[in-house]
Amino acid sequence: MLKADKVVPTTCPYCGVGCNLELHVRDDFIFKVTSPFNSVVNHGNLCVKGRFGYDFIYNKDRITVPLIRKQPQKPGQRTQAFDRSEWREVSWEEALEYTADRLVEIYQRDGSKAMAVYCCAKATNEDNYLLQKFFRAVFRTNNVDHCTRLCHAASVVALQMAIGSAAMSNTAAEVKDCDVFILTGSNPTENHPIIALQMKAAVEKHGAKLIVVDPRRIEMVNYASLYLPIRPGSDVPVFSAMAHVILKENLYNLRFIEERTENFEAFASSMEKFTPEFAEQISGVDRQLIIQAARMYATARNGAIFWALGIPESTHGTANALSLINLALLTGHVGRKGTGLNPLRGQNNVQGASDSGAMPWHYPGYQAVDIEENARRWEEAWHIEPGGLNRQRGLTTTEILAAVHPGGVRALYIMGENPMMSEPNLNHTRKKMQELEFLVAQDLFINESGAFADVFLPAASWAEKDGTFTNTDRRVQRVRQVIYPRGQSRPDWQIICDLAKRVESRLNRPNSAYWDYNHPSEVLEEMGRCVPDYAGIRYERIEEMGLQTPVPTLDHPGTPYLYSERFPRGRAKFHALEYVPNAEMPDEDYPLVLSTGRVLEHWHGGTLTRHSWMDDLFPEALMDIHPADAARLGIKDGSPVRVTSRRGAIVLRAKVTTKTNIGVVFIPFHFREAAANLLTTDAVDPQAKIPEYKAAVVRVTPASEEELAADIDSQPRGRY
Ligand SMILES: Nc1nc2c(c(=O)[nH]1)N[C@H]1C(S)=C(S)[C@@H](COP(=O)(O)OP(=O)(O)OC[C@H]3O[C@@H](n4cnc5c(=O)[nH]c(N)nc54)[C@H](O)[C@@H]3O)O[C@H]1N2
Ligand SMILES: Nc1nc2c(c(=O)[nH]1)N[C@H]1C(S)=C(S)[C@@H](COP(=O)(O)OP(=O)(O)OC[C@H]3O[C@@H](n4cnc5c(=O)[nH]c(N)nc54)[C@H](O)[C@@H]3O)O[C@H]1N2
Ligand code: SF4
Ligand SMILES: [Mo]
Repeated sequence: MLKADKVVPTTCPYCGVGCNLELHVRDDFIFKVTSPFNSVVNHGNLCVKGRFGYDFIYNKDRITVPLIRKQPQKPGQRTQAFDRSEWREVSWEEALEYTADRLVEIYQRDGSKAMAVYCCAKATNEDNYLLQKFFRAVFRTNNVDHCTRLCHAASVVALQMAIGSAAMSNTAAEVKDCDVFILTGSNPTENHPIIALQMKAAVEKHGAKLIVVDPRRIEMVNYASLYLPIRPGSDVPVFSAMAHVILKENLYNLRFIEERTENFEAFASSMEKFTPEFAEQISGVDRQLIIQAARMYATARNGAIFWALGIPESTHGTANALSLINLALLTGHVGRKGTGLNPLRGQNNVQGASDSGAMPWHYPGYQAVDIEENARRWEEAWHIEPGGLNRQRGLTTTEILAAVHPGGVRALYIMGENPMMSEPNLNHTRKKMQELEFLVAQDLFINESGAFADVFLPAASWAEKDGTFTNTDRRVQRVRQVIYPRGQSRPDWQIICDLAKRVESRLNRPNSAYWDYNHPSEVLEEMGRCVPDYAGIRYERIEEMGLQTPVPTLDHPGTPYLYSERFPRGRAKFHALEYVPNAEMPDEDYPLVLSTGRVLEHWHGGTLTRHSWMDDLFPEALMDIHPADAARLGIKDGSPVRVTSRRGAIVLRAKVTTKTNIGVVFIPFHFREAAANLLTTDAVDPQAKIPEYKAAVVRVTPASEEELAADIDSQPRGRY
């Protein structure tokens, strides 16, 4: 057995569960990952990615030297460059001087509306706080967003409308204290595996009853007391019909409604039309199941709702999330241990990036940019003249790309995101990437988006820097430098500070907003001075175990569950709802609904997992299709199929399985050679601006092996 020089505790870089890891290091090389049995989040359990998926750090395709494109790129003619020969290795000095020159040139010519930035839910709180500070304080723009927009944006908007907050109300592990919990639009065995373990234990060891509402027969259905196999996009009718039953059968919590909520009458009358019969017609779910689910949830002592992307990633995602919030308010299943409204957040630090202000409508701490008092607070913190900060809401990720044209956004800075795999309707996204005047990529790899860049800034990975991540249940945990940054790569926070200083000196405001930090702990302290929820967090306090926000003071123990006394907006608000169909509904030409998402071994567009051992575990794109649909279309298990939507077509192999229900096919959006987002629609929810990733309509036809091979070659590919 290899003996470690040191064993360093840190936090998993993959999903929002935020498992505690121990990295075993010998000669500056990580050779093993374990987890302590007393770890607060995961009790020694890890999924395959946490335990084995870290080797991307050492992948030979990783970029560890700053690069500038050899051929200057022109708007409209920008090309993708994966190949080493198309880039020039440069010093940090040259890369940052060049980047500062180009950004300042565009800013001075076109002003703040020409500047935009994508922050990174994989990077630390400190990295994200500084990047949004750079664009807000220096370029005076709120065009700051990140992948939360493509993720839980509608859950966040709905929670803010109804409650005034935007996070999971309870701790995931409290699921064992539930009598009944609803799991909808969430496939935790693949996407939040350690929370799935806790859910299984809740059912098997603690006697909780589980209600699954999902258009796919996910593994958790095996643990469910009730399974409601809904048609994609029919959540509002189903959950509102549950409310209808609860109202009609007097199963609601009148005391809670009177003491803690408002707008009940308008809501209750809007529920009248949502009869179980109506919901059955729209959703395909037997009305008796809906009635049973309503009674089971309403009569629980402790009921909770867990949800993920099947709810928000919809053109009516905000309404979907409101239909869940209405149910919790109606029954009073919120504000106590073992209850709650729990959107399972996705990326390791999407909660933290949002808290740190990586969003276009809010400063850090969800302080609206268009409220004068907030702007003043940050002007003072960042030493900016009164009135200096931009008071206008910025553009969201999808709006930023749509605004790329002369007179609109000209320069885009991407820290650790990959819109060329993750945005919907990629043919449209590609055109917009080509139209940019200047693109910076700050990443570990040249991904499909970075390949369009003018300059590449090599970032250190999570194992090569210090910082904090905030997990899905609001726990702020330490990320520790375990090995030296590979090659010349540098931690994101250092790159940003170095660049911001160069830009400020060109604008004759040398170091005015302050960029001279010695350590990320100073950055978190700066943020905490203006963000009350983080005011009590110091690195010393989270050495052993993370703290759950809000942590308002230095002696505050953290907050496992929220709203015990009051809601942030005072009374929680019920919302009246209407049924709105998906942007696209099946028809003769496109008879099937395409649902997209993830599998256990993959991470999103594959930049990390395809540069890891994980790639060997699930190496080829597959489309799940129900045996009945497959038989009707003459498709055999493993045979190639062409999938066509109104926006594009891809060829991949079919997997015939009852995991998906009749009428629904499922494709992970992981493979560039069969990129599901060539098919998806860029129609968005009007309030949250989140795209409808879970319901594009498609036609599936048999294809040949030759077509499969040809299609693979026609996609942008290649690794650096
Ligand atoms: N292995 C792995 N884990 C991950 C990720 C990853 O890439 N790989 N990504 C992380 C991220 S960023 C996120 S946001 C989370 C996402 O976590 P999930 O949301 O669990 O992930 P998806 O695979 O998108 O699954 C969405 C679920 O919604 C269901 N669904 C689809 N349409 C509807 C509908 O109309 N109504 C309802 N009620 N349900 C519907 C799908 O069948 C599926 O079960 O996962 C995180 N964890
Ligand atoms: N069809 C379809 N599309 C979807 C979804 C869906 O369900 N269906 N889900 C959406 C959702 S929920 C999400 S969250 C998005 C995710 O979309 P993205 O955020 O675009 O995807 P990732 O692959 O997670 O990108 C992370 C990038 O960060 C880099 N990186 C990792 N660590 C660091 C670091 O410390 N510093 C820096 N600078 N870079 C780093 C990685 O190399 C990688 O390039 O996809 C969305 N797209
Ligand atoms: S469940 Fe999530 S946080 Fe835990 S090991 Fe797996 S990917 Fe990492
Ligand atoms: Mo996500």
